[in-house]
Amino acid sequence: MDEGGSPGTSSSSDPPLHVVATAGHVDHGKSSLIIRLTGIDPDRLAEEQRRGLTIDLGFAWGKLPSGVEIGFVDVPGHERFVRNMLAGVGPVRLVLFVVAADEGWKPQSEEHLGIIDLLGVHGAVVALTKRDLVDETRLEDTRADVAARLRGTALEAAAIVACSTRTGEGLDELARELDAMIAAAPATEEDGRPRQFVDRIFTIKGAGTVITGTLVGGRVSVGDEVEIYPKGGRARVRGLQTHKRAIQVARPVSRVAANLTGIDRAHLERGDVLGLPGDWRPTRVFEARLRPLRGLERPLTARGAFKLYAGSAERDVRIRLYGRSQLDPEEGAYVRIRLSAPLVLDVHDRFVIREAGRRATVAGGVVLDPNPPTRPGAGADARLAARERASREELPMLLVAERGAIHASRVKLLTGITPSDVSGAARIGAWWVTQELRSATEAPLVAAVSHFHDQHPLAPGEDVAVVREMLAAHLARSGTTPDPGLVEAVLADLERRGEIVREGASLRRPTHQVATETSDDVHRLVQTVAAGEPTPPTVAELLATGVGRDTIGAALRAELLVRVSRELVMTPGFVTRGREAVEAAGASGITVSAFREALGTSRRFALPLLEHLDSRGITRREVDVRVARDIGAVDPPD
Ligand SMILES: Nc1nc2c(ncn2[C@@H]2O[C@H](COP(=O)(O)OP(=O)(O)OP(=O)(O)O)[C@@H](O)[C@H]2O)c(=O)[nH]1
Ligand SMILES: [Mg+2]
Repeated sequence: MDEGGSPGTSSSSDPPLHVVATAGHVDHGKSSLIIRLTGIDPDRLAEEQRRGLTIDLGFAWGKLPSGVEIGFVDVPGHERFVRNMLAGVGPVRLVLFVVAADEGWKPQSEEHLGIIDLLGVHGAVVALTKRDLVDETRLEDTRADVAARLRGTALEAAAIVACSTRTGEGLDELARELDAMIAAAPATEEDGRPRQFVDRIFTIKGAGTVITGTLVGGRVSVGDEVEIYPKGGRARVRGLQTHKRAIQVARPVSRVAANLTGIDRAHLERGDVLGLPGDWRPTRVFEARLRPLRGLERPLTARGAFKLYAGSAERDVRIRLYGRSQLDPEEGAYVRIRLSAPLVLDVHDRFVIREAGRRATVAGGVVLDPNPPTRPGAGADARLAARERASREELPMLLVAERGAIHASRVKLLTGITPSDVSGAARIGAWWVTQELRSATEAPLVAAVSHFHDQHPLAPGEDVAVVREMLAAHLARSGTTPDPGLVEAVLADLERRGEIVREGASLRRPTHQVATETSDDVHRLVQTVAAGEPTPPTVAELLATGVGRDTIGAALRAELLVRVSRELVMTPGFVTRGREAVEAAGASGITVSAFREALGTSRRFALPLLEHLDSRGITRREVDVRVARDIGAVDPPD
């Protein structure tokens, strides 16, 4: 990569760039055509030059008559290198399909067409090459045959141009048709999440690691921190080039060479994705619509070893068909695909499946859910059908509906967009929650707190922990993961809206008030304790005689009793007698036994009461006596 060039200026007013991939049978003239169109030989390996054969992906670039700049990914036609071909066309949706006029339709014409048909295209042009080797009749025969074979495929509408790299015939027309193809293609998505599908990695002395690949989805700038998925290493973009020109901002869809610092070449491989940190969550399992390759001879079942190709990556996969044992030739099927290693996948990404044993392309499809539920569930068909029909803007709505509730940050991760509003859902704190789930959980929760008040009129409210548990159970029952953060958000929201009030560890309805004054139970309890003093019944003893915990709590809150220790409650009057006994002893203090005698009680009551007085700062301990604080701390005279 040339680091010496002047920093390029790239702004949004620059015309967009495009990437076109070649396809077609071996030796049909793909690379020769690229040379004639761009002046650049895409076969860069010595072995390729020697054998006159493309082995790995080649790259070239040039300007069309309109001034539009395109990068070419030139793929090998030989059947042994189909996996390289797949890495090249995986991220590209514009195709230059090549058939030699003299040889006509060949096995890899068919396989490449099948692959492109499965991946889908935004535009295509067909070149009938080697025009110079055939007469008019043969040319027209081939043209008719090719047109017939394209019928019913993604290339059906493609222009077919006869040309020759020997004589130059038809090359101008071919360039014009490429221009027309680009003009008719849908606008490039530029404000999504950028993904550079890595296809080549090398090191340059002084510059460090360089990766090249096709950039889609969004922009990458010099200075950006980036993440290499799926492994997750971070790096910084030191320099960017497109078509050997230094640029500040790389825009989709274009061929980009990124010079990275902070990452080792050994950490990178073809198939990786360069993206912005945190933008993606690589997945090991996804759901998709799978279609068989057109003209597949035997029906496809889930048995066998398969390889998946998506972007520039390859993975071993296992396939599970939903609701059927083999793929329907027309409709295909919804499937669950398990990957040998994680992969960055977006909703609506296309992929290709090959049978590992037979080395044949057999199927392909569209990713519908890159993060599916653990089990497909009874509603899988409806869920996936909705996703299949959805635009990107509709995905957040589907996601929230599927899960009941989801953290807003996950919506970006799983759909690529951050909606300000989700139809059918409410925002509760950092969560999106369906209106349905919201009412199904809130109303019973509020009712449960009210019910608690009815049952326990003397208690301040239900324990927060109990309410949390109840809410979590509600969520789980309705199929929503009871995330603690979600539970907290729902409670906070109810509190904010005045439906419940949180006091310490309990929750109450705002209208609830503990009815102490009117409670006969409380008065009876206080009388029992007072009657027992100076040796009052312990809490355990009170409970054993049928006094409710609520009643004790209410008496304590009303300050009709004082909690002296975990096991003891006393009347405020008795506690005051204790304080007075210490004060009466003056500055010399009082021993535990003297204190016990003064109150006419036993150590069992005297000691906790003294400790209680200490803890309140009323008395303090000095060796073996207690001293009243305000006696020991007499101000010195002026
Ligand atoms: N006569 C004639 N020969 C051509 C033409 N285009 C290509 N060839 C020859 O066909 C042979 C194969 O051309 P390539 O461009 O390497 O074919 P390819 O499709 O890139 O082959 P792979 O990359 O290996 O799949 C070469 O010997 C070319 O010189 C043409 O228009 N006329
Ligand atoms: Mg070639």
